[in-house]
Amino acid sequence: MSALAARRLALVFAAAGLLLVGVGLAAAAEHAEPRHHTITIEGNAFRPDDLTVDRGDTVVWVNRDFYPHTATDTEGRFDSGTIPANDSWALTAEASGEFQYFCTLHPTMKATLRVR
Ligand SMILES: [Cu+2]
Repeated sequence: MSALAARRLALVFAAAGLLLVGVGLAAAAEHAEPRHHTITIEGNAFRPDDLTVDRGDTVVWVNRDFYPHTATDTEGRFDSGTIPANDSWALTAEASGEFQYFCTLHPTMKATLRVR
């Protein structure tokens, strides 16, 4: 490789590096630090029963009852499946929207998750 070609290649790599840094900064500005939120399932209820999170945040459902529950979106966009007693299930909020969810084992258990 000639010296000129090597210099051009170095410039290309430098430009790509700057681009990556730029993309990284943009992503950081949009969402500095994803947070974790806990929803406790206890006494056949989701607490809180209305929670707002940001995209990228993680939501953890913790089952404090002595029997299983589920956290199932009414439109099928997420479904924990069975969460055994004293177990938990985590979801990373990837899409914005309002999610009405319930427990398929106890359909009167209803709650809302809002992702902004
Ligand atoms: Cu249940």
